[in-house]
Amino acid sequence: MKLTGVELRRISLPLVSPFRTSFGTETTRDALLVRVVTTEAEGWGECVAMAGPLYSSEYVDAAADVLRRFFVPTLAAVDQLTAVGVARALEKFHGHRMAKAALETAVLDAELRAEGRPLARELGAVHDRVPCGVSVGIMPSIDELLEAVGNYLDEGYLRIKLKIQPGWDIEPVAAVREHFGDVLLQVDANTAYAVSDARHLARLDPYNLLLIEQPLDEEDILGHAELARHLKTPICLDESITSARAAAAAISLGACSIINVKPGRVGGYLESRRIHDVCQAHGIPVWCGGMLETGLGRAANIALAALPGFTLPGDTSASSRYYQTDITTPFTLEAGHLPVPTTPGIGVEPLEPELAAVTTHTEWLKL
Ligand code: OSB
Ligand code: MG
Repeated sequence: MKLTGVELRRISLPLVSPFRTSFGTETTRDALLVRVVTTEAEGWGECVAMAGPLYSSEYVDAAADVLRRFFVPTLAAVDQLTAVGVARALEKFHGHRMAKAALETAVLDAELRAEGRPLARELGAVHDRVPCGVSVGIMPSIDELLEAVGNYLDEGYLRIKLKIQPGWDIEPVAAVREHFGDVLLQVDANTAYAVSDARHLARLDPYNLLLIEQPLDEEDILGHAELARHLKTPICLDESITSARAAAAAISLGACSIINVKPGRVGGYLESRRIHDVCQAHGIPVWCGGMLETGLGRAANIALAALPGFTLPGDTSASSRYYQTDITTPFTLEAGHLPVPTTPGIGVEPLEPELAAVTTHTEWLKL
């Protein structure tokens, strides 16, 4: 397989409701799609970098730039291109994992389409549907939070994740527990706390949370290990886990007992599978995170979430939780689950009119 063309496409989709976290409020999803054309087939990848460097150091304009200047020209020079070869070819470039992931996913999609193989089978999926949770942003009031959570539970979501930050933590958790009983509940701090908040965070212990996600800075592995000694709530890492090696180190140091796997954050689906394997070997449960993906990224995430070590419901919500109109056939919840795509590659393609309607810029890269 050889790369013959690459399209970078910028899209802008309004979110059905603002999504507020400790690092900011999103009202639209400005994303980058990568389409590769090869001698064998075409493939798509969605870059999960956000508009600003607030979740991590990556942001969407930087992803487009590094793809255009460095990654695509390097891959264009590879004669026998395979998905496995993408990470090897790009290894010399530091960081920019979300950009690498998008390109590797597009090549993987093309390769699997050419061979007629679905991504889920390729990765080692063992389920044909996956249980879904929903990530609920910080709300203006407890009443609005309870209404939102109630609606999601009515829709069938099997697990609720509340975004927290100092000043919005114990009270929303207590209110959701009181109103909705023993629903599966967890929280995500997106690095908003310090180790010195240990006694405060221990006040979450009585609420039987599944986990607390990324309470401390992404680089503070030892801080998480220290915090874990003060909390009954299991610590799950998101931002800190950038590779299988980082996962192995965090587990060995006692920094987490659960891991959120996001393919974009770790450089792609192949590295995600390695993290899954490391975690399985250590008895560490994993679940599939999300980055407000369109149906393109969602399809691939659902394939990953069907691996045997993904034993907790993911942030793999239905299309309608994010978008009025998705760019693929929408994923709809059935009894709290989403179906694992079964057709070759990532198993979905953008719908032409829907894609055109949200496209803000298209760029063909000269190879
Ligand atoms: O930390 O998991 C996170 C969204 C954007 C950036 C970071 C995170 C999130 C979410 C939403 O929690 C997950 C989703 O529903 O896609
Ligand atoms: Mg998170």
